[in-house]
Amino acid sequence: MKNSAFIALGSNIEDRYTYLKKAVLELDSFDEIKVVSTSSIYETDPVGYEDQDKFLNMVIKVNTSLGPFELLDTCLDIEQKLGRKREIKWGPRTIDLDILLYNNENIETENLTVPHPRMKERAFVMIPLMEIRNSTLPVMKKPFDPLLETIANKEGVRIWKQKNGEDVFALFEN
Ligand code: A4P
Ligand code: MG
Repeated sequence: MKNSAFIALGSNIEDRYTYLKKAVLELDSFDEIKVVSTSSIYETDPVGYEDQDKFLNMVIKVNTSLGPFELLDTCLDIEQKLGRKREIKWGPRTIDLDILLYNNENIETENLTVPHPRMKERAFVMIPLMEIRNSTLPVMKKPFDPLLETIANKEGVRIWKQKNGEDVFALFEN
């Protein structure tokens, strides 16, 4: 599977944790997709439309033989299957699956924009993304990431379930 992609997951309708878990397992159940890394799960204050419940957010890395549009369709199918309804823009959702990055590609079409256009300003995306990106680098005494310094609302993003070790599914075992 020659391509790699980073996908952001978010849920703010109970049972949030189960929706995240099911989405990750559904993605991995495809022969064409392998989940290779998962961040911790974060609880985050809502951004954009603020009159809604707190989110659980995380980021995963997948290897895949699917092209970016096929990967998007797969994500939309899983959202559908997990009961996603689109009512309010940026409003409550059982599960949201956003493709953040696909290899080093820049894609700008009506249905798909990669890198995800709002990712860089969103602490609920960048903090978990940095966590898994950094875990693929040698351990440094002092992690240094200039981009993170510039992001607002970091205090609205708190660890909810810490990832320990390399097993990608350990987060979802009790
Ligand atoms: N689309 C285009 N590019 C992409 C991409 N890279 N990945 C299209 C996925 N989809 C992409 O998405 C609408 C359409 O975007 C899709 O059909 C696809 O063709 P959607 O999921 O229906 O709409 P949405 O999720 O409401 O919009 P979007 O743009 O994903 O919203 P955001 O920007 O992700 O904001 N606060 C916290 N704390 N945590 C959150 O997770 N999420 C949002 C949603 C707002 N506030 C939040 C959170
Ligand atoms: Mg979305």
